[in-house]
Amino acid sequence: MNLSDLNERLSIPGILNFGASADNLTYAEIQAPAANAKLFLQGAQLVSWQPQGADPVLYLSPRSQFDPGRPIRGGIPVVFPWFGPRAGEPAPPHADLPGPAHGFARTSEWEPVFAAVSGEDLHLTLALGPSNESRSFGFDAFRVVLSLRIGRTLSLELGVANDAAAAQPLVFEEALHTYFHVADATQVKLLGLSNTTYIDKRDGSARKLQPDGPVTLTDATDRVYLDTERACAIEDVAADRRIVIEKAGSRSTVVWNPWSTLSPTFPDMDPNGWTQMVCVETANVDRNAVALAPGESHTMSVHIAVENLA
Ligand code: TA6
Repeated sequence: MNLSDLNERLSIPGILNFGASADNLTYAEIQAPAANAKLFLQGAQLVSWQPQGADPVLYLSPRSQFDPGRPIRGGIPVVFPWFGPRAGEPAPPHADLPGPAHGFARTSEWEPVFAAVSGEDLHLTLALGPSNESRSFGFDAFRVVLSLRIGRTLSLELGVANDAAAAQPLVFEEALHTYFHVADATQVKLLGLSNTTYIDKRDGSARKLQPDGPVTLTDATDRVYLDTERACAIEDVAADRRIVIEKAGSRSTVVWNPWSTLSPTFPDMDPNGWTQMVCVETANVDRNAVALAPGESHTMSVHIAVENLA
């Protein structure tokens, strides 16, 4: 995308400016009145958000690559239209078809289509449509839109529309795969998931019931909580901070931390990076996958706020 055209069309002096990284990835640099943030057009991926007066809320691996076509490790990757590995993943709706883990949206170039300030917040919207790549994976006649409101709090809304003419349902999984920054993952308590069924991907995808009380992390954790529309909270005890995660249009919540066990298997994860992150992902996965008839659309949103723990 041509930087000068982009800046001419959408930049807002002193608030929103577009630039390019050394590896020629285009990004939006945001100094909203109430928060600073950075978003790459590849994947419409927010990689940092820092409300005024607060510490960074998102985790970005210091070893992340910023190469065109390679997923960025951290921030809020947009997962669409399938979750996890596509080939061989037993979960419906995808048969053994080729394709990158977590779908093609997060390594595709999204187009910024709207930017405006409202009060202390910046509103930014990006769009993604069919491509030769998406068609090679069997996805055509769809529209995806990510709308962000960036300020003292953060809201993201992922909209998907089925533009097919014939009786062609659009069946997809989706996630806002948020990497939250924490001071010490070994002390974190996750609230809002008690008495919820989850798929334990660290135990052969066994279905289990989360007992009463907070979820704590004691080893590599990879869980897809199903049929839950509840808000969650991360109590970051070591930072005396609570991150509140409210959602709408989402029936799955994914919790992931690679721990010291799996971190070495991710070349773009710092060996000790796991201690400073936890993914709590707003999603529709597995039996919560979304099916749209032609002409239908669906939105999933997340609203994130930080507060003192006391
Ligand atoms: O959301 C959890 C998960 O599906 C884990 O299984 C792990 O693969 C993680 O996502 C990271 O996936 P990525 O493709 O970004 O390396």
